[in-house]
Amino acid sequence: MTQTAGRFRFDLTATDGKARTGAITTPRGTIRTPAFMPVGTAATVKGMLPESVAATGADILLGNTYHLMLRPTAERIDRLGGLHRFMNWDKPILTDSGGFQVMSLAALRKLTEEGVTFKSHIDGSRHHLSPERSMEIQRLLGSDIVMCFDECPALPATDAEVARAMRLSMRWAQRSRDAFGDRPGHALFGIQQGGVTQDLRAESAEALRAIGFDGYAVGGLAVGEGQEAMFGVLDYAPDMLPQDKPRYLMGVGKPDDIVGAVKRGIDMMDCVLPSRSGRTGQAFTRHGVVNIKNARHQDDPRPLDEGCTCPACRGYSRAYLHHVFRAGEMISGMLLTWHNLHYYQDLMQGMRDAIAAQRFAAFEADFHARRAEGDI
Ligand code: PRF
Ligand code: ZN
Repeated sequence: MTQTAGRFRFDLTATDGKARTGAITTPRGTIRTPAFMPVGTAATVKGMLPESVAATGADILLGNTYHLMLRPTAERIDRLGGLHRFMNWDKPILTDSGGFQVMSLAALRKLTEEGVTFKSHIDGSRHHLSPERSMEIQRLLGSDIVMCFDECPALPATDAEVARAMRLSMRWAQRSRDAFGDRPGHALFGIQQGGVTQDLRAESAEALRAIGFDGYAVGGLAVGEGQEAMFGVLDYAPDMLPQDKPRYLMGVGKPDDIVGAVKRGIDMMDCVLPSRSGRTGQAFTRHGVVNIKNARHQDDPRPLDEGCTCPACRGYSRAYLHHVFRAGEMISGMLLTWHNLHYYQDLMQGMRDAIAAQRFAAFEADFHARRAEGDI
């Protein structure tokens, strides 16, 4: 073992404008940035074997405290050797802290300074989450990148409401830091809140920097404000966070959101879109979205995307993909999810290469031009 083995670190290798490329090193492997993290909420990326997820080019997955604490429980996963062993994924895992999912999924939520009490969306049972309990659950899961426990208000909200939630989240960030302790090889990320209000974003960034984290997330976006307002915040928010630490935009997004976020200095993202859309018959391609359920595909011998090297495009026609979708066959969601995850990872690789070669602006222009061609 060398002296740096077992350490968590972030190295930038190139920048182009505000866009950055580099790598996060963890004991479980390297995460190339900008990185897209597929979502494995219930200890599975729905419809994909872990080795298939890795084959699309994913270096890291996202898991959820909220879902796993309810079922099968963090204590059971711990007894079974941790989340990596449980789901047969040995690369890094980032876990979200639970508060965001409580607010969007659970019933009868009661929020106090201490934490949040809620009823499970699965069976109505009562549960509690706090910064301390969230850190304990994420430790039991064996998460490599642990997220602070925060509160993310839905937008639109009043400035007073956004400020209250942000300040509570900053007190919870300090409690998360204290409860996390010193865990070599594991990282704790802070989460900036503050809605679409620049002063609140600045106050939040200052509070997080004073505490000190291994990485910093931009939270509280993609919650109903629209792309223009989100980009408006991303024009200044990443600059408020340390240059030498990874910046993670939570829960984003569509391909054009991702390109716009990377352009503004974001290093990591996650979204259910490629996997969820795969199951509902939507495929992302270089030329835009293909709705495979559309009757226009029923006699089409072409692949989804001529330029794609994924198994769905190498082995199957649009006519076949249309047929298995209409017939409700399981392979439909499997193939479309594989294609979509491959598309997202290709997009990230394209951006990493473009930033390294100082041609991000040309990459972005080409990305938008191809999607405008239409007729797919
Ligand atoms: N906080 C946490 N998880 C999140 C968000 C947040 O603000 C978002 C916002 N897009 C998605 N997931 N903890
Ligand atoms: Zn494909």
